[in-house]
Parts: sequence; C-alpha cells; structure tokens
Amino acid sequence: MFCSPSDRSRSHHPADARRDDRRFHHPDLSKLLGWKAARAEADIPEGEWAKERAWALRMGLTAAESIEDRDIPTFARGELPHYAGINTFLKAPYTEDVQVVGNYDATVLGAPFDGGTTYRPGTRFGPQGLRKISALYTPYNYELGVDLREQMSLCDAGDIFTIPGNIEKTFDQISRAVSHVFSSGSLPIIIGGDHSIGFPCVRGIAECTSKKIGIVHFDRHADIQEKDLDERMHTTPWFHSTNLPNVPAKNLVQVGIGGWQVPRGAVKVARERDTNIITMSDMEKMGIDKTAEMALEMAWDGVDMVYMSFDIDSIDCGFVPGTGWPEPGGFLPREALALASKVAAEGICGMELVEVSPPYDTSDITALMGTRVIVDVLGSMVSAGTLGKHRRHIDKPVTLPMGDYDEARDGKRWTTRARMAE
Ligand SMILES: [Mn+2]
Repeated sequence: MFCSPSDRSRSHHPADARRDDRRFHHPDLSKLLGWKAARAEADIPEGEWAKERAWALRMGLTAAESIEDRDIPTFARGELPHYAGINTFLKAPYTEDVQVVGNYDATVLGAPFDGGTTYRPGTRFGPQGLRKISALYTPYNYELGVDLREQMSLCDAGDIFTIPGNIEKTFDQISRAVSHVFSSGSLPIIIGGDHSIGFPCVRGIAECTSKKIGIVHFDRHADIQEKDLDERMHTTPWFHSTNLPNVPAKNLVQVGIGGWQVPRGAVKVARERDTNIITMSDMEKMGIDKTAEMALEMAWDGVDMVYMSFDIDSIDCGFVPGTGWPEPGGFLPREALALASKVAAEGICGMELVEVSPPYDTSDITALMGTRVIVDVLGSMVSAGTLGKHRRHIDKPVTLPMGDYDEARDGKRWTTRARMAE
C-alpha cells in the first residue's frame, strides 16, 4: 500500500509521538521539588522581614517624597540594598557588646589569622572577605524551604583580636572567644583564618563540657602532624585537638583527603591514632548519601556532640582559587554543599570555615563558596530542627571578666568634649 510522505510523517515521526504523549499523559509536576517548594513558601512566616523594614525606617529615616515604596529609608539599614552598608555576615546584627551573644541561636565570629600558613598567606582577610560577599544573599533558600531570618536568630560578634606573628597567644585568644560564645548557648560559627585555628576552636568548646566531641573534617589535607616548620602550623590542628581528653581520635572523620600534599608525615599519625579517612574516590564510589551516613556513624559513635571543620580547599581549586593551599581534584561545589548539609542535619556544636584568602581570590568566588557552606549548614539545621541541640551539653560554662567601662558614667565613645559642653 502506498503512503504519501505526509501520511508517513504523521504516523511514525518521533516528534509526533512525543506530542501525542504530552497530550494524553499529563506530566505530574507535583512530584518535582520545584513545584513543592513554590507552594511551601506560602507557609513560611514574614513577620521578621516586616520588623526589619520598620526598624530600618526608625534607624535610617523615611525616604524622599519622590520614592513610592515607603519601606525604603534615607540611610541604607538592614538587608537592602545588597551593595550598600557596613557588612556583618549576612547583615546580621553586630553584637559589639559580646555579653549579649547568648540572645542569639548562632554567633558568627572572625578569627583573622594567617600566621600558621605554610604557603600562601592572606587568610587574615578571610572574615572580611566572607562578610563582604555574604551581603548578596537573602536569608531565604528555595529548595530547603527555610528563611533563616524568620526561623532562627543570628548575630555577628566581629573578630577576635589575634596577635600577628604569635601562634600560641593567638590560640589563647581564640579559645577564650569560642568558649565565651559556646558557654552563652549560642552556636559558634568561626570564620578563619588558616586551619591552625581548628585546635583553639575545638579547645574552646571542649573546656565548657565534660561530654565527648567528635569531629567531621572536610579537607584535601589530613592536618594531623604534631609540628610543621617547628610550630603548630595550619597542618597540625587535629594532632592537638585529639590530645584533648574529651576529643577522641577515633571520632575524627576526615572527608576528601588525597592528592600530592596530604602529606606523608600526617598519614603516619592518622594511622597511629586510628582516625577515619574517606577519600574523594571513596565518595565517588559510595555516593553522597552513603558517604554522609558513614561519616556520621563514625563521628557520633559514643560521643555527645560533633564539631564541623570545613577547609575551603576540599573543593576543587578551579572553584576556589583564593585559598592558602590550592589542590586540584577536590569536591564539586554541589557535592560539598550536600555533604556539609547532611552532616549538619544531625546537629553540630560549632563549625569553622577556614582557608579563604581574599588576596588570591577572583571575583569573590572563594569567599562566596565559603559563605554558601555556612548558610547551607544553618539552613539544614533549621530544616531538620537540630539547631540548639548542643545546649544541653554545656555543663562547665566559663564566665570571663569584662572591663569596668560604664557608658552611663563615662559617656559614649567618640563623643568629643566640645560636643558634650554644648
Ligand atoms: Mn587543606
């Protein structure tokens, strides 16, 4: 039987088949996260956003008459506009008085120190770099269905006063600052700084509790030598952390380790102390879910809390050029974010984000990646309902003395005599 070309194309052409398929089998959009997340957004409250906008008008005056949106102030205050303002992390309130950090679920604090680096410096500018680019985010995440501003409280306590050129004095300052924040009940989020800060950060938490602490450590490098270049450099934090009585080495899980600069000296210690190393290829073979499950199982085995250390160089250096020790072959950003989120979902007692070096960064891309890890960790904890779980384990809180300056008695700083005499 003869078929004309047009008949044949009507009955057999694949494009026609697809068109028919679409006509008769309506795709089930409700199975997509894109569909679900759009609907879930309607249930997230907006009260804190309304509060911030009203606060901005009180702080920054109402706008010029020509401006129709009457929520816009004259002086930029709070989240908007993203390019303006004096940046704290995510434009969270700056707690100049560190006595009040306990009023917030989490506290960001900077540890600007690069005296422990053994290759590229510059991480002393890490906290500033992260704060600067963090201003581009809103606190809302579509897929997670969380709005941090509505569902948790966050402050930025500014930076720790580190001592350039003196690692040990800097460590003492960092431990003191972290123990203060942890004792207040607020979750410490420490932005480094090179990786030497890992030890004093863990020490600051460990001294406030009699409970045991496990560590999940994302890195290309094992960082567990006793010394490097004769000092406790950024290659050594886990040697000294796992010497602390309540930080068992068997609960240290090191994820992403590998390449040409592990280095060998660290491997010997890791073997002696029986830490747990998961390489990039282990992760590739097992997949993200299984890797996270295994890391959590080992880190949480017999302990009460888990600390997270995230070295930005665990991500392939093509994505994070601004770091102290770049290494190819690392995580893809999506892998790193998924792993960090899954570990955080179980609840953490603190975290550090280290090795962002803005002088070597390009277009703020490394600092942005670091910011993203932190906000994803917070979002994941909010979503899982595990933020604040660490509080029950603070059984030895520290109380640090403050100075005796009294604003009512001594006046506000930067108020001149001439001004006061008027
Ligand atoms: Mn590293």
